[in-house]
Amino acid sequence: MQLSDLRNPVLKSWIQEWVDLCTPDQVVICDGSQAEYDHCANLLVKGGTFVKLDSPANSYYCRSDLSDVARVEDRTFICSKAKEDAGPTNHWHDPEEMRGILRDLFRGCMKGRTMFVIPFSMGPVESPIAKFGMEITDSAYVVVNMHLMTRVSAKVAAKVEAGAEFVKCVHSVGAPLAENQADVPWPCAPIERKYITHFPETREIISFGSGYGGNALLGKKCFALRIASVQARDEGWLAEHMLILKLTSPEGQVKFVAAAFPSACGKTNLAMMEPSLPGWRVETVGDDIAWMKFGPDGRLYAINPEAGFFGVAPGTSMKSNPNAVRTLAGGNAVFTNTGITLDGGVYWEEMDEVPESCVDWQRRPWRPGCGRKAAHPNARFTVPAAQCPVVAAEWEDPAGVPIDAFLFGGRRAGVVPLANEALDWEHGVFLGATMASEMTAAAIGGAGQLRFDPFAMVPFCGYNMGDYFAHWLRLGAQAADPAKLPRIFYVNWFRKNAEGKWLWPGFGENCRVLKWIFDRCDGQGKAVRTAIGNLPSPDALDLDGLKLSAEDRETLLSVDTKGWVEVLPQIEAHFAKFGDRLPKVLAEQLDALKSRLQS
Ligand code: GTP
Ligand code: SPV
Ligand code: MN
Repeated sequence: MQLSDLRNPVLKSWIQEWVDLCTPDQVVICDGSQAEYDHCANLLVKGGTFVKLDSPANSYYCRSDLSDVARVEDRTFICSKAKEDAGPTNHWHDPEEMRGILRDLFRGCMKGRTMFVIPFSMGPVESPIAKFGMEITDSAYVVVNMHLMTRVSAKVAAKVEAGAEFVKCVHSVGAPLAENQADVPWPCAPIERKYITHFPETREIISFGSGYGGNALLGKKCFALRIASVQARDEGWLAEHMLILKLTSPEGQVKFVAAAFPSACGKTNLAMMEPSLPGWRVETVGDDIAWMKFGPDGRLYAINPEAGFFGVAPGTSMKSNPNAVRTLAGGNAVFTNTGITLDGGVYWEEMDEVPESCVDWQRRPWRPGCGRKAAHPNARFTVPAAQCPVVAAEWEDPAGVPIDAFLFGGRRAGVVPLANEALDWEHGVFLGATMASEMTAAAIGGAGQLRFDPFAMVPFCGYNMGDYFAHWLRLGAQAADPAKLPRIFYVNWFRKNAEGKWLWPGFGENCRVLKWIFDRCDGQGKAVRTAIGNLPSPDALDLDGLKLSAEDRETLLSVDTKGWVEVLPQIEAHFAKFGDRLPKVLAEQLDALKSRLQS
């Protein structure tokens, strides 16, 4: 389809405006076909961006520019009219001023390049929870990855043509080509010219200068979280940074669990884990984002708005995440910033088979023990979710799946116990609002530092986070039947001992905690009420067959009162940032925690 074939004046004039500003050599309206995917992949191979791999089948290897390796939170802006509506956790910029900056940056920015217009759906096209987007981009890499991560289709274009609402997404790598100028494998702009901007009031995203992940695949964090969180606030639903899993007990009972952990803190791993406990089964609905609405029966239903996984490669092995390895063995994947082996395969740290040598993500020769990593710590694979051997039968159900439990968590070397159940919804929101985690390589800057990351949404909430807390509280308060609300838990797989070793084996062993959560949702499973919440009673966790010293078990399952008392002033300072936008209920929760810790 061509621009001249479009009939919808809103759509047509929006695209035409950007064509006039960006002056691409040509415009292609995408249709989501295999031929289009292959064509773009071939273009990328010819241009030196992709290398076709020998294994897995139908897969490509890609290296980004050394400077363009992760989300750039410092260059990410929420351009609401009022600064207070972006809130203390976002970088705000005046929308009109930002449009001016962007107009200058985008002028002529697609010279020498093709403009692709990608019609995509977040969620199954027919789902009442799904939403549509159109992404304009000058990157064939983005087209290929959007094919894997979203539902790109002519059907969506037809619906938008017929007047369906859509989110306007515009992306450029920000590297125009002069006449006869040769392209580079990974065009992008320097950090100070990168702008990942969101206009929540008009539901628009404009991204300039980066080709990597969440900066460029605009359906993911920019739309499905930053813009969707605003839509969810306005329309009374939830757009969350959560995996969704289906948990089946040996008796065949099913519960659905959604879990919010910050970036690179274990969502993909938990979503497709292979339980170590006999008879238990985990199946995947989603590994990163959940959109949830209340159904007519008063339960909260979740869909995974994505169609693929954009997963952290390093650490993925048969030991840690066998189902991810099996998903990738199915082929049709893109690997970005891993190492590449001499026989046309990929390599990353902790992979099952270590090659004698490879070429690392920076094009340098690599050997085991050479002292450098073969893969960038934020190296990622892109692969269709449908290939996952444990994808749940319901994963594309347009109605979504009913959520029984929410898990919050993050990386905490100290203080935070293995598992904790909220006393009620309000206490659960308090647990979400006080989440903190040691930062990872998923964003540029700050790795290892502890930061508050409420609901794992700090980088992704498109509005004032104080209002976001209020939204969560409101949904709980307005629930037709509070007994049908998901139960809320806090987990921590990342506790360390004095030598810096993990106290908890994690991965498939996390099912022991899931089992306790399953039982608690059924009104069973034993717990002790403590100052911070309901912790598993000493004998409530099934630790059968696990080597865990009594001392470690005690550390994992008890309340470090001194540690919690020391955390209180930090929570106070964290809450103070929200000023009068902090819901009173949360200040009261903090006071209640204080007095419980002191009694
Ligand atoms: P994003 O895609 O950035 O949102 O990350 P994610 O939350 O999906 O994290 P992922 O599952 O990819 O895990 C990130 C890193 O944490 C990987 O290196 C994993 O090996 C490691 N990890 C995941 N689960 C566990 C666990 O239970 N214990 C330990 N020690 N490490 C884990
Ligand atoms: C994350 O950082 O949480 C991711 C990767 O899932 S990205 O798509 O780059 O945001
Ligand atoms: Mn994520």
